[in-house]
Amino acid sequence: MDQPLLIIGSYLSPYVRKVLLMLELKGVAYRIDPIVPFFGDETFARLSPLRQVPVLVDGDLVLNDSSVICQYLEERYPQPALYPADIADRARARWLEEYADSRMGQVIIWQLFNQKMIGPAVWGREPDLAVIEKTCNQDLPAILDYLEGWLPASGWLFGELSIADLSVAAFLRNAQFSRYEIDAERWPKLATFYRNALGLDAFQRLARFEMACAKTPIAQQRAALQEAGAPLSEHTHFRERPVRGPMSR
Ligand SMILES: N[C@@H](CCC(=O)N[C@@H](CS)C(=O)NCC(=O)O)C(=O)O
Repeated sequence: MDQPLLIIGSYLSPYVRKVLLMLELKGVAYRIDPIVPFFGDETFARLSPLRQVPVLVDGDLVLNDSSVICQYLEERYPQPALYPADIADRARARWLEEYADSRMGQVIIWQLFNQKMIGPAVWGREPDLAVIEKTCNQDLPAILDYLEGWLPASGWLFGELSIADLSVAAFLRNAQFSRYEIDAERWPKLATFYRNALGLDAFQRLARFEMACAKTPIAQQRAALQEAGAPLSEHTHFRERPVRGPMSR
């Protein structure tokens, strides 16, 4: 029997979440080694030259980068389709995925989640309050304005649920974990969109494991996830001491 796919990467990474949502929605079996990337061992470094998650291992195929992985999953498991059928909308959806990965990643992950959660938990670093203040008052509102402009009066970005919705929602989830709430009066369409995304069964199945990670110190997360019933891989690439990757700030 074929081995199920392996995903390496923490449930709290938005890039990993994007990939897991695709797998859940397509009903593809997988195993996960849910490591925080800074705690990856030497084998992880060989599988992921940038020391980043997610990594997908499918037999002898190893893929890096969430967008590359999602595209592969779409082609390997076409149903249900998660990229819009219309060519122009498909290109727009890829742009929003890229916008989420780059700008939302910079602001929500590096300036907010990293300051509030990763810095203190991994590097013993105090949050920089000036960075957090600018993020919450300027950078993040500009992103939410932009996204509000893309959303239709109701429903998903391009009619059917697509990679664009999954990407945007995956990053908004980390804003929520950083205790940033979308103001429904200022961004009504986005607030509703996010609520609907969170309500998807696929999102809810992951939420249980995300919560187990969020409330557990990194070294104990694997045990907590085991307890919560996560589909863990047999082997882990976890190492005890954190190390910065080439892209780390
Ligand atoms: N372009 C990559 C970015 C992945 C990424 O930045 N992942 C973060 C986790 S949220 C990471 O591994 N950070 C560790 C590092 O950059 O050293 C993708 O789409 O997969």
